[in-house]
Amino acid sequence: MLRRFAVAAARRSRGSIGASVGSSMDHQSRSLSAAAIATAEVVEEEASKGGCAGIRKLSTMTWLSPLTIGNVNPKVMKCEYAVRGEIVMRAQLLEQELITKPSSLPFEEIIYCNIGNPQSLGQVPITFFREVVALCDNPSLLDKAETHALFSADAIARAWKIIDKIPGKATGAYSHSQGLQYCREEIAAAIARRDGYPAKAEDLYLTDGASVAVHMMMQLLISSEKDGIMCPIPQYPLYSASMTLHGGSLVPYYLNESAGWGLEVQELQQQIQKARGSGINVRALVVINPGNPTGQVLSEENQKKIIQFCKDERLLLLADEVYQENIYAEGKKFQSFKKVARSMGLGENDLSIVSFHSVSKGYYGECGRRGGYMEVTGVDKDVKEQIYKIASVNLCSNISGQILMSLVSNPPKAGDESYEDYVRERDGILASLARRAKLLAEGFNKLEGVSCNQAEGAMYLFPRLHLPERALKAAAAVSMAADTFYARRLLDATGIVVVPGSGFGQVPGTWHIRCTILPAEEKMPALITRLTSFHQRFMDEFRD
Ligand code: DCS
Repeated sequence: MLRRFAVAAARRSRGSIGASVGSSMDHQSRSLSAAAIATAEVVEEEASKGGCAGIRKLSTMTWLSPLTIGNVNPKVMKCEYAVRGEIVMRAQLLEQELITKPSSLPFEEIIYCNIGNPQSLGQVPITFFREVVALCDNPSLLDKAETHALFSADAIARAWKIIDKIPGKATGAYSHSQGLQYCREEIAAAIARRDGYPAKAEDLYLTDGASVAVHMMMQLLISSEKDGIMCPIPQYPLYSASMTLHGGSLVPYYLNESAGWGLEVQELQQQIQKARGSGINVRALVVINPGNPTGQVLSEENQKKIIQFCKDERLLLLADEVYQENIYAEGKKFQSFKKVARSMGLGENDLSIVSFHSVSKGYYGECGRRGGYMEVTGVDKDVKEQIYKIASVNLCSNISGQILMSLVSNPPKAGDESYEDYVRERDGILASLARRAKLLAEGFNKLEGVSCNQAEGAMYLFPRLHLPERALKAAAAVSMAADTFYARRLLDATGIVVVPGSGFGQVPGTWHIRCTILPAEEKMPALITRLTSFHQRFMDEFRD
């Protein structure tokens, strides 16, 4: 009875608020009248049709907002992004508790191993990049004598060059929607140097991080759930989230954990047939190389097979290459998909490739600067106009991100004043990442019931947990996935934040966690000790 009354009252309140728009009723009396009608009770009703469509929960608000949890776009409701999911939210609460009631917790700090955000864990930015960005943002410094004592000569020269090329000489102005011509030319020249094949500024779209570029491509490709995109499992959940938001179908293909997370073309063939058999129009294939969360670096032979598959099946190849500078394994080398395709004699008329890159990763780790790009090759001029249109709706990506992308593409060269410092900083970070990756994998592999592939590249380990039956039952009893249960226990006992494997997808019945290799090197031994003693206690508690 109360339920029905409250919903009816809420309907009336909506009408009265609507009617009051434009009247002399002030904000306060409007809220009061709404409050008088809509109760503070929590009212649950399944999403209804018509009239007050979509009201499901009126929550504890004292008026009925036109935007309720019952009428939020269902695609948004369905979308999940585990990298910042429930475990991380709990970690943030515990972090507050460490300030207010430190003695209540069995650890002194939260260690965020959930996200590939190197500078948040103490990684220091590359000096040259920051000098140039600072000078571009405050060009009046360029005329001052003191600046020459504080900044390197090549940073000053580069900043002058950039400022001179920016229309209006202003970093506070919108740029061309694809990005500044100068930056795109620098990036295109770097791609050509890297690959030994030409690259064009007009094929580049500079974006606020690679994420935006991925969303743009999903927008372009997906018009209904009949449109399918092939995606690795495990995958970085940007892909599943973006497909869900745009209403498409994720066509999974599984990476082979026992073959070092290898990508097998036979699996691609089986999955595409299955999807087509159920009426899905498979349009594109996502490959993340080096892999996230899996860390594998594909061999050239493997890449060739993937390229041939895309050509044969007329699929757009979406090559996520944001970790191209994060390679740690001996003998492994990054090769871009475009380079491998060109080396096979495949040109613009044979294969469509979109390659994503970012300032967030590599040795620079400038995540907060939001710089990135996609290089679009092998698609028609008319399609590129549509991509340009989507880019232009956002006006442009931020200028510091664009400048940074041009800088990481064209760092100091031998003979430049900054060169030695730059090489020392770069190599120091990459060597330390390689050591941390190895140390942490060894740590995981020593744990009872845990197996962990080495990270050949990228920034993550994705160890498999073979959990005792009693732990699985305990997780089920509290309606949690077993890896979430483990990650939650780990957080509560140690302050270490990892992401449950279920957020990335995994073979059903297997359980994993994803842990970044980013905590500071000097903290690694203590972290591994904490992890080890937690794990032992967990296994002892649930041993069958
Ligand atoms: N592609 C991959 C494979 C990524 O791992 C990320 C970020 C992105 C694209 C998007 O990055 P930017 O938008 O910053 O360029 N990696 C997330 C992760 O797994 N941890 O941190 C962020």
